[in-house]
Amino acid sequence: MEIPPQDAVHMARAVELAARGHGTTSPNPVVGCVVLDASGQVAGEGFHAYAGGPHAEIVALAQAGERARGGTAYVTLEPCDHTGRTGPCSRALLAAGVARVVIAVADPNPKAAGGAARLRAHGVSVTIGVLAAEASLVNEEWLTYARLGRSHLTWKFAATLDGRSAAADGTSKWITSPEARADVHRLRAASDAIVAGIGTVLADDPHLTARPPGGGAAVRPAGSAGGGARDGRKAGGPGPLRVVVDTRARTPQSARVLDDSAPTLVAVAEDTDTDLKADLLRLPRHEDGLDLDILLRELAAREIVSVFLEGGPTLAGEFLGRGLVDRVVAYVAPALLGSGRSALGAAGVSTIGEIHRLTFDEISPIGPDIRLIARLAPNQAGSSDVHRNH
Ligand code: AOF
Ligand code: ZN
Repeated sequence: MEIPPQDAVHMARAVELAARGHGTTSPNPVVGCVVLDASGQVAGEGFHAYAGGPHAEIVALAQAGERARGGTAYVTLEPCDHTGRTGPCSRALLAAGVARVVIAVADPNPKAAGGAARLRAHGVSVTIGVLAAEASLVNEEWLTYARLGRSHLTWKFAATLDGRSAAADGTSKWITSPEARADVHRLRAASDAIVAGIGTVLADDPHLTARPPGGGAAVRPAGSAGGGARDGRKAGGPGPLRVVVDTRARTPQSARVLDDSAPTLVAVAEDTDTDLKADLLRLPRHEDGLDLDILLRELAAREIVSVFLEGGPTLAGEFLGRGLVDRVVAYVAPALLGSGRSALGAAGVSTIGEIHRLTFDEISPIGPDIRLIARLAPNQAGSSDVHRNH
C-alpha cells in the first residue's frame, strides 16, 4: 500500500503534541493525536496530559466535532480498546465516523491493545508504523516499562573532562556549574523515582528531592521536541519517590533521605536484620549486592515508570553490568583532576570486546558545562515482546 507523503507531516505533529505530556502522565504513556477532516484540513489536535484525564484521541475528536466524519486520525500509540480510567478510544473514533486511522506504534499493554483490529473490523482503513522510531523515542520510558515490566532507568553523573567525579581525598562538591545543577533538578522532577546507593548516602547525606528552579518545569532530555514547561510530575504531590540501595541497612536513622519531604524506600537484602524505621523493600541478593533487576520490577509494580539513578559509581556499574541502564545523562565540566574517583565503577568489562557502546542523542551546552545524552542499544536488556503483567 502506498503511504501518502502527508502522513509523515501529520504524525510528526502528533509526536510533538505527545511530548507536551512529558513529566505529567505517569503511569500512563505520552500520546499525541491529530484529526483531519475529509478534505485533509486539520480539524483537531490533542495530547494526553495526566493519568485519569482524557486520552489524546478524545481531546482531538472533541475539537474536531462533526468535522471528523470521513476524516483521518493520526495517533502516536494504537488507540485503546478497553475501559480503564476512561473509555475505549477505538469506539470513540468509530462513533465520530473517522474513515482512516494512522498509528505509529502498536500498544504493548495487553489490557488496552486491540484498537487497530476493532477499527479494521468496522471498515476503517488502518495504517501502522508511520514514524515508529520517533514515536518510540518520545514515549521511550513508558514503552520500556510496558514491554519489559521494569522501570526505565536514566543514569546521571557529573564529571571532569577526564571522567572523574571526586578528587583524590574524596571531595566532590560543585564540579559542575549552578546551571547544570538546576538542570539536574528539572530532570529529577520529571522522574517517578530517584535512586542512590548507600555509599552516596553515607558520604554526602543527600536529600534526593527535586527542587527545580521556578518550582517545577518538567523537561525531559531526549526526543523532547516541543516538550514544554509544565508543572512537575504529580504536581502538588510530594515529588519523586526516593530509593536507597542499601543491602545491609546501613542508612542512619538521621539521614536526610529519611526526612518527610518525600516518600522513601530503603531496599535491603531479604535476610538483613535491622530495626531501621523506614519503608523497607526486601530483595534477593545478587553477587555482593541486591538483585537490581528485581528492584526495577518491584518499582514497576508500584507504577514507577521512570527512575533517575544518581550516585554512586559502584551502583551505576552494577546496573550497567546487568544491562539495566537505558539512557545516560552526563554533565561534563571543563576541568581536570588527574586523580580521584572515576564516574563509573566496575561494569562487567574485563576486555575490550565487552565494552558498553552507546550512541549520542544530544549534545548541549549548559552554562559553562556540556550535557551529553546517550543511549544503550535498544532492547539490549531484554526482548521487546515481553509483556508486563498487570
Ligand atoms: C493514555 N493516553 O492518550 C492513550 C492511552 O487507564 P486509562 O483508561 O487511562 O488507560 C491507559 C492505557 O490506555 C495505557 O496504558 C495505554 O495502553 C492506552 N492508551 N493511554 O493514557 C492516551 N491513547
Ligand atoms: Zn484511549
